[in-house]
Amino acid sequence: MGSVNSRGHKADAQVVMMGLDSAGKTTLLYRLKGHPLVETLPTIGFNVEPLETPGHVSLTLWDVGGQTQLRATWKDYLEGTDVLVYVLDSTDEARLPEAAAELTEVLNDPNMASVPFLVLANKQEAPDALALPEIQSRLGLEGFPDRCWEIRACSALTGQGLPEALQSLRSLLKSRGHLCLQARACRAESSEHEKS
Ligand code: G3D
Repeated sequence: MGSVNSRGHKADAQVVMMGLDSAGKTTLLYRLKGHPLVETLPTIGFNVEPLETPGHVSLTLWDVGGQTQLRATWKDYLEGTDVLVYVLDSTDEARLPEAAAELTEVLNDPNMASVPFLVLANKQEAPDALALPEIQSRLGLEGFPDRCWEIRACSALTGQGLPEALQSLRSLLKSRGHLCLQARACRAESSEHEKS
């Protein structure tokens, strides 16, 4: 992946956003960029977008799962990833095992060794959304003890949880490149945020 984003800025960081189709990645992207909500179309392949946070962040969106022919392509783009953002549809209990398996597959890619990751449990405003602790345990996140990761509840529809998600993204970007000895500290900090 090149390090110049679509506005010609030199990107300081490469963030890859992945998740099953319909998890809400495109809606989240528009929200994070402060755009009005638009009707989204299925993402074929990937989008690259600059994200206006302090520093220039290049954000690449990928759908994972059910697209075996595309998977060979997206793997080529994982090199140089600073942080992975993995988006989940918290209301889609039926596809949670598939989402968990895809996350594990992505994290096991050699290009993703020691890359910090942020899980966004999206659609939390929906009455049938699974609670965060349940999602965390079903994803098997405790199986990545030597990585820096955080999990946040959010809603791309209402904007709930997005400032906290950006805060997590910034702290994970700071941790990149370290052999994440502070992984536990990250999670402790994250659970403190949840309590406050
Ligand atoms: P994708 O880019 O991951 O494929 P999209 O997902 O952003 O295209 O979103 C898929 C559907 O989920 C869209 O609905 C979108 O409006 C909805 N969605 C996204 N975020 C949220 C959220 O936080 N809460 C709820 N309730 N819905 C959300 P449609 O109906 O257009 O398919």
